[in-house]
Amino acid sequence: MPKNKSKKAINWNRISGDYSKLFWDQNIRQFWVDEEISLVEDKKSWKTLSKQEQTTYEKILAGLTLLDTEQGGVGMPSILKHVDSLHDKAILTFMAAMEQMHAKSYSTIFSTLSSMERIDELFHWVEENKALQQKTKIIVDSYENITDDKSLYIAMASSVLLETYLFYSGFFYPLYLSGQGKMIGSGEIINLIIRDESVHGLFVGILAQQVLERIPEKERKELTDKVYSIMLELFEHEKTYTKELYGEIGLYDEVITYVEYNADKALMNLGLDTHFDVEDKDINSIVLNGLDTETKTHDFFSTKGNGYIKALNHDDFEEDDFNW
Ligand code: MN3
Ligand code: MN3
Repeated sequence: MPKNKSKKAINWNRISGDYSKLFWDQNIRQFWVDEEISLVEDKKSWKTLSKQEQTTYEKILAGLTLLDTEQGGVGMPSILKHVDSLHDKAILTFMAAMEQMHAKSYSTIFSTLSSMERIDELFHWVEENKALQQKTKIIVDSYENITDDKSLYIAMASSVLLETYLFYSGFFYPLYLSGQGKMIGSGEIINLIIRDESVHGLFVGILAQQVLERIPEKERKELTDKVYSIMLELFEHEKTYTKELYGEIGLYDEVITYVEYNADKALMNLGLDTHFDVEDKDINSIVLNGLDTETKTHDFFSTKGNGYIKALNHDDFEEDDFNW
């Protein structure tokens, strides 16, 4: 950019993309605050869980806290810095604020369930857990190395992999418990977070596809191949992580199936072919039961399929699409 180029003010009366106002409105409509959700009942429910179940629950929340911390502090800010549209920047800024709300909401849950000493232990565990640190590093490295359209595409794709795929090894357990009527308040918070992440994944997926369109066609395959290889590298860490957290409570296989299912959704958000081909019916029905009806309709994004996003054709994208 030339040094003396005039700075432009954002003009909401001339919107750059036909989808920008829709995404802005939807994000605003979804705004929520962690402290609005009552966790009183969860305190009773917590005491009915075994020690091992409590440990799994605490660790998955601590792990999610790290991912949201990075997404709010590094991911969204890095991406928005490299996006041209002022409206898209505004939307990403709002999303970044919600990442901080997500990160904070886990602390709100912790403060209801655990002692301060235990909470400190969990935050220490986050720093020590290798699989968690490694998957986070892969994503954050891509955020910190944006120099051109190619690296911007990889950063955006990584963001979608984080939000539509990696979060779900953590989301599984609160959904699994709330699907059985346990830890309902916390489950409600997780549902609100999932509703946000589904919009974030869709939006950044669209931006990623726009960036890919700008790259010469013959160079695109190398980039999309790289997305699959990052996804698979992350999957190895995800398996280790899931084994550590869910192995002892016997849920490993079911969590992995759910993670595979969401990896496919992430690929779909990027307009790419699915890899694992897990179907809805393969998902533990208790987990689906834990998704509230409002959140369940986020499946609409995936069921619309590739063509919807792939073509970058947003003509059929209407306000009704967000009508949850
Ligand atoms: Mn988040
Ligand atoms: Mn997000």
